[in-house]
Amino acid sequence: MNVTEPLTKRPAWNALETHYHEVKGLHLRALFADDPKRGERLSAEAAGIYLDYSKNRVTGETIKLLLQLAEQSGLRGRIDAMFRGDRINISENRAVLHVALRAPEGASIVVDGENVVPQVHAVLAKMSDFADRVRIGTWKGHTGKRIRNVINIGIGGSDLGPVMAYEALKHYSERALTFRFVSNIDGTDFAEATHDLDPAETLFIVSSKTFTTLETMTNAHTARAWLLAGLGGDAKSVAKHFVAVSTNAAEVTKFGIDTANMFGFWDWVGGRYSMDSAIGLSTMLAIGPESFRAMLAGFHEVDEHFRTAPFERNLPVLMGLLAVWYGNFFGAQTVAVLPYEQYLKRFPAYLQQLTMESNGKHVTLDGDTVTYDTGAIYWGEPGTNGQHSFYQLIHQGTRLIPCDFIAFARTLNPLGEHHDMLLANVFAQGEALAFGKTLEQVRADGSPDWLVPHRTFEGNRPSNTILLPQLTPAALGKLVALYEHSVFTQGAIWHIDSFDQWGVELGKVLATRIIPELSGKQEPQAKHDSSTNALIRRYRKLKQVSPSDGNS
Ligand code: G6Q
Repeated sequence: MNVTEPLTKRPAWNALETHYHEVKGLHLRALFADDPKRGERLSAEAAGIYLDYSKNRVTGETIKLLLQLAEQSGLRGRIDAMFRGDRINISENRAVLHVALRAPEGASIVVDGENVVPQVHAVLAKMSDFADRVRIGTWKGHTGKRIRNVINIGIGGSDLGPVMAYEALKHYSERALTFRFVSNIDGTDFAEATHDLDPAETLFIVSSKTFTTLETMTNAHTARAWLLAGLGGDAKSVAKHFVAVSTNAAEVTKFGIDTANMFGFWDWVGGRYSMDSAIGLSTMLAIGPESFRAMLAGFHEVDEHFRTAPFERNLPVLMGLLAVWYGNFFGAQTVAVLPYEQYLKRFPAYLQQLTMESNGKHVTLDGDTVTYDTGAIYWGEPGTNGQHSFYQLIHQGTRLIPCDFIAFARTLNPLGEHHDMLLANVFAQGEALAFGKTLEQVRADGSPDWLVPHRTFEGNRPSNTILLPQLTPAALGKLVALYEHSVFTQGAIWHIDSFDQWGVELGKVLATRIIPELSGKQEPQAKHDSSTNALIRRYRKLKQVSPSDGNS
């Protein structure tokens, strides 16, 4: 099979198009009624993750065809190429090896003739040593006080993973340390993160792969000024209060951070795939080296599953194929990710970057404009909160929104009946979405005729349920790897580069052109479009106005 054959010409794709018209009218009520074992049959388990995908609008034939599509799309070869260290990020000519970040010591993954695994473990050892010293208090600040506050300065991939992981693993974190995350160029972010902190007890981690990102460098300079102002202006204090995580030693040195206090990673780690690299230093400081390594082991377990399991039992492959099924055949535009776990409150935001930056692409690997939809919009909130707001649209709106429910069997905070109630809600939601409530059922409840349509739920709304025993560092690693490889699977089917981000790069240069036009003394020449020119003029005028005559 020629895998560069356009997606819409692959036999399985064509078969799926025909098949879609045959099955789109089938209701989950009927599918379950016809197959009493469906709930167990359409489930898969690996690495301690149970995936129930039975509440999807699929038949055995659908799954068979989707698996054929994976084969005809060369998914197996793509997986092997990634793990081998091939330069599969073609537009940046880079290998894609986040899987090497969690490879066990002794493994071998060769990039440009060099085994990178020992380098990974050398950085992990350096991180562990530093984390231990901060956690036990032998790493002191400039005035001799121990560090009590850690602030990660970074944005995008250098922020979303660290924040999400810190929140997710708070239960395991060192509570004597306060963790904050500054990402936004909006000065409010920095001001609020530091207003109650003592500079003498504060450590900044400047996390930036490139060490040139406008937001991060601006915040890092502001942090240095804040520190120096608080510590009497002694520039030597920087060495005890700033460390860097970067691939760019030259820029780190230029900023004034000794490379002895720099934790490196490599260009084969994409920003959104970097939370398990040195970018996770704040995570390691919070949960300790041992738990960090447990998280890496969780990642690795799912990597191995993805690499070796047959596709019909391969969790990320199944999830990726279902996403393709809804996005390309049902025309679904979004996927809701709904963790029934308060600690995962930032997980949907994290996934937004992982999925949308990876698969928000409009050309194939060959540079041809795609003739089909690619990455869906991912969004979500933790349950049960979402149930009291946007679930209305998922249940009774006009759009099809596949949902991923995520839940853990054991809570980290057992309090009375809370956890049974939480889990009852997640199971009930999946059930209600799938089966709905028919006119007859609503009538039987005694609703007056005029109210019946309003209270009817058509059902047939698909969901996956992902169930794990408990939220541990390893479980978090597994969950993230599950989605990373689902994203990979989708990208392989669509034949796109899931590992570049030219749309993000654009944003990095555009603003720098306008900054001097806003801050300069002279009225700038009107060189943009009429809308942008007018906004610039208005902003320059408004910012002169004093607060008293502001918003009257
Ligand atoms: C991630 C993206 C992007 C990146 C940030 C920060 O995949 O490339 O979100 O992580 O723009 O970049 P730096 O780490 O270089 O500051």
